Amino acid sequence: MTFPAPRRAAAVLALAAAPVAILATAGTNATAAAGKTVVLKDIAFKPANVTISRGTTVTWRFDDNGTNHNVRSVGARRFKSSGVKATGTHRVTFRRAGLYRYVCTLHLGMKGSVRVR
Ligand SMILES: [Cu+2]
Repeated sequence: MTFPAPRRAAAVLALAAAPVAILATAGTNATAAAGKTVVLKDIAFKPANVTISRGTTVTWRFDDNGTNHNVRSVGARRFKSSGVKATGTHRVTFRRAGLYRYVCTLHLGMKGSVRVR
């Protein structure tokens, strides 16, 4: 999607107000289109750091050839952590702005963050 320069600000505002509707038209399926996806693979979160707008859903997808991981919220701002698992997904919708940090408690150094604007 491209916009003429003068209309870019308006387009960004529209994206922030209705991320699901906008992304649904561009996404490959409804689930992935709802927000950002972080894949757990090679003992890492990919990408480790994401920035999203308020109201966006982050989906963590466990896809590391049978290796168990979890998503554990840490730090000042918290969100719902996942259980330990090797497959499947964990979804969280972020409604408040801030920096949310998380780790996998099974693997030292496996960490990430979600910045919500
Ligand atoms: Cu892990």
